[in-house]
Amino acid sequence: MKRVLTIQDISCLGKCSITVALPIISAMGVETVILPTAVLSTHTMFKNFTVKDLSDQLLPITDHWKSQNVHFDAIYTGYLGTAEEIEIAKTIFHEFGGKDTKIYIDPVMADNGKLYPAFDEAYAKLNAGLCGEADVIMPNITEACFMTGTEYKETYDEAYIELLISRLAKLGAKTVVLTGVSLSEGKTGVYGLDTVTGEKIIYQNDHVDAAYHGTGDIFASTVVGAATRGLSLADAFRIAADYTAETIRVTLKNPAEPWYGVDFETTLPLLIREIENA
Ligand code: PXL
Repeated sequence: MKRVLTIQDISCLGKCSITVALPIISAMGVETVILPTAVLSTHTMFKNFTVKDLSDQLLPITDHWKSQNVHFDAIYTGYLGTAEEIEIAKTIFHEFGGKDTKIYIDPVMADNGKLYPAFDEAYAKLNAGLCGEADVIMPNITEACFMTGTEYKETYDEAYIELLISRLAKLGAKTVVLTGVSLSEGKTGVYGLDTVTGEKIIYQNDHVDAAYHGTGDIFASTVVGAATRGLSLADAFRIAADYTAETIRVTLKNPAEPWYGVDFETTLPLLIREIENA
């Protein structure tokens, strides 16, 4: 069985980061090892959340794994809380990296033109440095702007997306994929480039008009699970986009109106079927 290490926080309530990465990647038939960077009562969109930083635990934990000769087929980082944790993630990449370990980075820190409350521009630049170490990065447009010093635009054309892609490619990752890219009215999806082969990864599906927390983590986890199973990145991104969109659609129909995350548990069987048939 393939094995993924994911490094991100545990938001105890809120369906994001590890509480979606672990069930989704595991359900895809890939062992999922977790390295929690912090424990929060909820994600940071709630008021008055509690945080316990676990930075001082990370290297002792990975040193123990090293002594057990553990191999990871992939390392996937999501929300990292501090500059120190970005440095620690880099150390872990160097300790466990190699040609048989793919590194996936979702540089979670911003959306809709704004950084999340915990972050500043200096943090964005450090995240840009971390992205240089990756095989695959998958920022949204806002994160790409902060990492490349590009003006954020709500309405844009394909030339703007191409500009962002070329600036992201200069950070050094092998494959750069922008998420949340709309190439025409009513559509949304991904726009990426394999900088080694020059191949583009473009996929658009119907935009579902709703914003829920944690959907970016569901998307990235699905990409990592599918690609680690051996699917091409183009297939992994297509499956992740479809799964995320379908999950939002199903969640919208839930009369309970969940307000802190989507019902990915309801749609997991669809994802498993899709993966088994791929
Ligand atoms: O879904 C991204 C995410 C993960 N973890 C924490 C967050 C967020 C987004 O705000 O606050 C703690």
